[in-house]
Amino acid sequence: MFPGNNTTLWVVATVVPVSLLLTCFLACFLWIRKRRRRVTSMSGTVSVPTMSMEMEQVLKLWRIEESDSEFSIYDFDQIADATDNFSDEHKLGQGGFGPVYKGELPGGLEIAIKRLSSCSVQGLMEFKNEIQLIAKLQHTNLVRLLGCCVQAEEKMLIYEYMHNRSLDFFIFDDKKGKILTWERRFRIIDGVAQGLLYLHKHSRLRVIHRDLKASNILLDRDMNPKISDFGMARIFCSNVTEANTTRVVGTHGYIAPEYASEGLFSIKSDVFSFGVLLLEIITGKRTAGFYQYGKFFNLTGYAYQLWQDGRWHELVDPALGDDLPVPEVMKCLQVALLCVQDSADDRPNMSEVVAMLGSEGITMPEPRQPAYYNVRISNLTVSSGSFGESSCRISSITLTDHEEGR
Ligand SMILES: *[C@@H]1O[C@H](CO)[C@@H](O)[C@H](O)[C@H]1NC(C)=O
Ligand SMILES: *[C@@H]1O[C@H](CO)[C@@H](O)[C@H](O)[C@H]1NC(C)=O
Ligand SMILES: *[C@@H]1O[C@H](CO)[C@@H](O)[C@H](O)[C@H]1NC(C)=O
Ligand SMILES: *[C@@H]1O[C@H](CO)[C@@H](O)[C@H](O)[C@H]1NC(C)=O
Ligand SMILES: *[C@@H]1O[C@H](CO)[C@@H](O)[C@H](O)[C@H]1NC(C)=O
Ligand SMILES: *[C@@H]1O[C@H](CO)[C@@H](O)[C@H](O)[C@H]1NC(C)=O
Ligand SMILES: CC(=O)N[C@H]1CO[C@H](CO)[C@@H](O)[C@@H]1O
Repeated sequence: MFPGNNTTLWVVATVVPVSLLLTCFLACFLWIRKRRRRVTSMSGTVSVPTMSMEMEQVLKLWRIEESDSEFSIYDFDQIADATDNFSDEHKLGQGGFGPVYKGELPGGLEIAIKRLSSCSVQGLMEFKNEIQLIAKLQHTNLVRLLGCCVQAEEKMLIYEYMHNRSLDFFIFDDKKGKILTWERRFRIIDGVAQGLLYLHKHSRLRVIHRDLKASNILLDRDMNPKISDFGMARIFCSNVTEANTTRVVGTHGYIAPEYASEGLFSIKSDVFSFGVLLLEIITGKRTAGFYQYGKFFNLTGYAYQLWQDGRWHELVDPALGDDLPVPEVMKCLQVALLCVQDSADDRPNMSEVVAMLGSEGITMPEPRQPAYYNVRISNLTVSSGSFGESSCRISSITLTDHEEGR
């Protein structure tokens, strides 16, 4: 269609606008880069008023994806309004990775906001991928992640709000312990087991919680248990699928021995934490309270000893009163002791735990020696709370050599 003498004209007509366009793009790119640098260099001193272009674009992208899911991206202003600008009155507490606030959205929806203080995840996209995966985990015994909020360096997770605090608030208190009757406690035990089984088995992600403890079991209006903070290890430690970590997260007293000493975690280390939690629910005693420097540390050993001696009833929380379904309490105790066995291979998995809790008159193996039974803990520095940079470090756990050891 183009005659020979018109070729030059055609080349000029196409190439010139194209190169002009390219130059324009390049200029834009350089300008954005410069602008972003300026923003980054400011962020150390002043809070950044505007988001970087990159973030704006990413957020735009998210919102498009978000439209067909229940996961929401919240505006910073929306969250600031909901919490009266993060006022102290709205602060629910301080977690291991930052403060937690209560807020109420204009529609009346009550939310809990976790403000992540130091998020070790490399990029925004990685953070987004992780939390979108975690948001897909839905079970009646897991706290629901509603969405997130990202503004400059700030990252927040938005959860449904739980009305009745956490389990530790009740079980370790003589008076409040009475509110949790055996019936309620058993429902809590069962619910936590179901939630954990879901994380281990039924969710395609196979999430290992790694910090299961009484303060991470939240209670809703009807005192149903909901596991919180699941998947935090995924957000904070990028390589969770790897079964060997140099960084131990967790809270002392709940950490399985193989995890504490070798950094090996598995679903069986969660089972261990579940066993400790179970012992706490039955006894009303904190595992941490049993621990003193230079002395043996063991709620596990104490429970095992009384069980062996046939004095298990001495273990039961006095706040529960005398009118108890003995077989059920004994069953729970036996399950707890099976879960805290020293050897991870001996411990049941959560499918087996749920099966044992759910059936009557089932024959269960006799528990073997629990972890920390003969273990002397000489120096253990663990920050309660636990993820992120301030994660715990266990300096030395030594087997006492005059005893048989494992
Ligand atoms: C929050 O702070 C902004 C400015 O810093 C102010 O305009 C707004 O009224 C505050 N909101 C509340 C609820 O205190
Ligand atoms: C528990 O072990 C049984 C076999 O003993 C297996 O069928 C089941 O899938 C395991 N459950 C989990 C949660 O790993
Ligand atoms: C749990 O929360 C609900 C709703 O706030 C309240 O009515 C109920 O009394 C609470 N239960 C306990 C045991 O505190
Ligand atoms: C995560 O683990 C995979 C495989 O184990 C490895 O190739 C990758 O480099 C690891 N990433 C980080 C950030 O450690
Ligand atoms: C775990 O990793 C450490 C160092 O990275 C290594 O020395 C150790 O042998 C590993 N353990 C297992 C069971 O893979
Ligand atoms: C534990 O170790 C830390 C530092 O390693 C030390 O400061 C502290 O005094 C030790 N505590 C005990 C009871 O040995
Ligand atoms: C209680 C304590 O400090 N250490 C004990 C751990 O458990 C067994 C059984 O109670 C005892 O023999 C240890 O002395």
